[in-house]
Amino acid sequence: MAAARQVVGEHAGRDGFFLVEDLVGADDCARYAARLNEYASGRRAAPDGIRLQREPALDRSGEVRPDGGDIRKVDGLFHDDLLHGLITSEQVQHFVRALVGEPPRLFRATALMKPAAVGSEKGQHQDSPYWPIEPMSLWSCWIPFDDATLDNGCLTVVPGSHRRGALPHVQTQDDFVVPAEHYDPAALVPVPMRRGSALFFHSLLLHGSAANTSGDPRRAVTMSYVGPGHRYTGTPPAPEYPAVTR
Ligand SMILES: O=C(O)CCC(=O)C(=O)O
Repeated sequence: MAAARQVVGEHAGRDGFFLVEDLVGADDCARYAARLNEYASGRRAAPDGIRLQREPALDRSGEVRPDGGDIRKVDGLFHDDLLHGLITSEQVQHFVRALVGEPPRLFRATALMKPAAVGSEKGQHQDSPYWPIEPMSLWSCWIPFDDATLDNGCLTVVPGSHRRGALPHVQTQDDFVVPAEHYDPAALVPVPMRRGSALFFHSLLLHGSAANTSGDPRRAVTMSYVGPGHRYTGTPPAPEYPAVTR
């Protein structure tokens, strides 16, 4: 825990994010990506709690791509036995405990599939304004299972933007974004990452990702956690956020 506390102390408060390289091994990345493909393609029946979302533009046009190449999200990964292991793993929880306190609980675990050629942009946004949780200080751990590059839609972040509080968001056709007049586009920093590396980020960090213009998918999982100091502010009843301590 000492190392986590040091990283968190040095970078988390100032930047609102930090990178941990090679947190997950290549073999595990391949196994997780294969499991996501099984759901996206329909080769594996999704257990209760797992939901698929198609790329919105393809959904409107009615176009279906083979082998799950039109799936944007696989949500509810706590209910998958394999991904459950990653969500609750000590290598992730080691940092999460230092960020949100103990015991941490899972708010969401979702795969962003960014399929080849059609994976859509995710505009610049903060997560907390979407979420019925106070205070707005959750932390997420984002791990790509393919190398995340400028061509396939790696994350972009605005360092330190979490310190500005909640920014105005507007609804676009498929997205909920912060209009560019509320930040300096020159401050956007792309974060290319090797598969298996992890970006931990604050829920008020301004972040997004470009469309995937490459010929390969960019599959990633995002796992967001609350701590004992967070409370649900949405319509009752409050959901039970699952414990992640083993
Ligand atoms: O994976 C992406 O492209 C976007 C991820 C994101 O916005 C998130 O994890 O909150």
